[in-house]
Amino acid sequence: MKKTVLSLLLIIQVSVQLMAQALTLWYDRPAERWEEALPVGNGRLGAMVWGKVGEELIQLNEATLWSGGPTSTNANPDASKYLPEIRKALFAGDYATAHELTKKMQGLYTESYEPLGDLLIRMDAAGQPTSYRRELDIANAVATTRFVVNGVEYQREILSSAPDQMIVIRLTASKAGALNFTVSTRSPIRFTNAAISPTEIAMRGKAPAHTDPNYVNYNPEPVVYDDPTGCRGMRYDMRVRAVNKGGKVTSDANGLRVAGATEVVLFVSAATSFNGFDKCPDKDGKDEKALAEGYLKKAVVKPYDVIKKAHVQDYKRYFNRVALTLNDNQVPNLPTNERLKRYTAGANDPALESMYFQYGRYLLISSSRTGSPAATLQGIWNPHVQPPWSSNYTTNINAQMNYWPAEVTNLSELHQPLINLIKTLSVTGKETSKNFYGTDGWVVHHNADIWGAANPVGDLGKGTPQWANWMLGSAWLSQHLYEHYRFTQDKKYLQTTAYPLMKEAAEFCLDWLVEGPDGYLVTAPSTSPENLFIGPDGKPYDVTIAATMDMSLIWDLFTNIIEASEVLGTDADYRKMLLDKRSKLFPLQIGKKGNLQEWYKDHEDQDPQHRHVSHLYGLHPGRQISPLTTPEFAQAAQKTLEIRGDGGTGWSKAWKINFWARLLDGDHAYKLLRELLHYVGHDNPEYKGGGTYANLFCAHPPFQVDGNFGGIAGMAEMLIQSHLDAIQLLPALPSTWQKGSVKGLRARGDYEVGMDWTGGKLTSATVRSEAGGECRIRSAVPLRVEGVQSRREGDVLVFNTVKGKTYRLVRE
Ligand code: FUC
Repeated sequence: MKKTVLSLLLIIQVSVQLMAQALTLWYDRPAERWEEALPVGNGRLGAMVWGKVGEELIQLNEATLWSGGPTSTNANPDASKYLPEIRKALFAGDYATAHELTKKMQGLYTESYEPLGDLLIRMDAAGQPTSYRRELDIANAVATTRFVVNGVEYQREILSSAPDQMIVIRLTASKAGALNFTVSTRSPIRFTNAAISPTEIAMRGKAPAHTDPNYVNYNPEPVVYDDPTGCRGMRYDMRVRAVNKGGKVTSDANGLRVAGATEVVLFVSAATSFNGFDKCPDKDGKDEKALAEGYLKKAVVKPYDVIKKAHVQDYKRYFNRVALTLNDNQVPNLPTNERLKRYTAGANDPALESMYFQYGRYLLISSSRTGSPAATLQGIWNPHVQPPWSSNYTTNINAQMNYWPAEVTNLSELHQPLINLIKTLSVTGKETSKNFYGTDGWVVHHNADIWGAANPVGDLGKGTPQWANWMLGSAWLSQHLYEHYRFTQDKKYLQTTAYPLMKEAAEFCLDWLVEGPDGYLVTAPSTSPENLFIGPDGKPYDVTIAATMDMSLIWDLFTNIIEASEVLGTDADYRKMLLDKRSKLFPLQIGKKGNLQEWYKDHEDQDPQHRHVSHLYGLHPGRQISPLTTPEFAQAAQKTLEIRGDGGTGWSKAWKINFWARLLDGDHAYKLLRELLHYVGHDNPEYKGGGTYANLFCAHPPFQVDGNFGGIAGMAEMLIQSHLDAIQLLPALPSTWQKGSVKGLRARGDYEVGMDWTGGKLTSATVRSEAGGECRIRSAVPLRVEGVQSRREGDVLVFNTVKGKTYRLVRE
């Protein structure tokens, strides 16, 4: 008896250890570059941990710390004047004039997401470290660095707690009194340091009043601090408090000094004066000092273990909802960077793939929490004053891609920050729409920021319409409003939030559409992000009419509103009108190469392998094209993908995983997943494409977090799809994932789904119905529901569900 209990305990211990290994990124040396450091975050406070020995570097971010102030929605009062002339030129096929005039409709660039600063811990311990290991445990959201110097083991644990709104670092030494170090802070934006008490220091400053995008190089002063308007430039306040066991802590303006301690906990608190998108961040800002101090006061009285326990509990509430095992999840005993390199060279490592999947979920939990801004192009992790593409929201793919995994990987609440950004944009975008085009409804162009910038960027004509003047952002963002409903079935949210916002996005589209030369409704001007076509004169052009993406976005928006109005039992006449307009939209075209046409006419592309594949929006993330409903267009979409090729930036490869999964080609999707996990690093300079850094951040390059999120959304699409009339189980399982199991994926209709498979075929599944109602399942192997009557409609298994009940599906 005793023996059985003991062996059971051993089994449990071993499997907990295996799980821990399966969900730990680890390295045998400190980071040498930012892309090797390990990220932690609580949605608001982010840190990149380098794990250095003598001088530890922890780079910090606070999610509301942006340059600038409330956005201008009327930077170009003349813009609408050009619209009739542009349309006239386009209808006459004069693309050159259309291009020049479209530039005249541009507004201002967005502001930038700014770094908070660095925390430096300089240890006195001299000598060569041994037994070095740094790791990020994504099952618990804790980063740890460990090493031995002169026989003393030093350990640093760092976490970013959402319940305590605090970054907490615990330093320990195995020998009493062996901790001797200083702590200092600095920032690449303006700062001053001060000692607040013998155990507390502060860093304070103000973000720039304006920061140019990193690709703008014509202003002598790209980062401006002085603010003549009195309404720009955000204040920030950061505190570091040390609580020590043993030894002594002192402070001065240079920082903290710890002498002879055995354990020290550093509490890092930060806040900004951001007070909403429409408030001057300085004069009408929040009291950032009181905020930072408030968080600190509440946290410092708690023992570290209490803070850690609350943090781990809070984190696991999200993280533990999904488990994924691919093949047998064997974890090689190698540092993560080595595994990635081996994988790049062709080795199989399904455990790396499943860890990558969970890492994407870790990143979303760490960068997108209720009450915080939406995850930017770099999530919340950015060290640059002029970050790549302003670390803002690029709304022609990147910002949306961040949120593709939110619903399906069971993190629905984390969609909220994007929905809040949409609410902001619906206000600023409505003014922008009126001011720039004289149209109703809300408009969003290619970029947005925390201030709700919605105008076409380009600095009044210095940008190019190829990207700056794309104006269908509100249609694309509206898809997220409706998808949140489709997954949650939250009718109250649909009625009070999603539906009104979607209708207002449609107001813009309805005003924007005009009758084109063929009698169809078209958009004009129109671009296809961010490609160029070859005009009849052999020259490349960007502005056309009715780019396929525009039409598919509007089709999607109208379709969603039509469906939502039925769900809500409202607006019958409005629905009829939308149905009529939808039927008049310029339809999808198949080009001479058998591809889905990108442009209004069957032009050649300037770059046939362009990273954007905008015209396949209807395949993914839309639902206009599918092998199951529109086989001819699906075939044309496949041709388009073949012509485009599998190359591209990180996010481009991530999108292609989703496309191939939607085409139900698991092996091709898998090929792209492997390419997305191609190692990118300083020791691999000959490789120039998209991929993955040593810390598993996605490399555009440079780092963009969108590829992480798009990549795992693609993996989910390989395992489950529910965008059409049924939940499709294992729709695009690659032949290499012969065996596996997943639990906790979510499907539209408010279902939670688990699956087991062997020999590349589903063996059983569970479906938990959260909302009740008719459940429809599509699967390659015939299934039946245990203990419940079901029927078949074609290839779909149909059965009724009761709210809150779990159903087991087995092979027939
Ligand atoms: C779009 C893309 C770029 C980059 C940027 C943030 O402009 O075309 O590749 O991802 O967004």
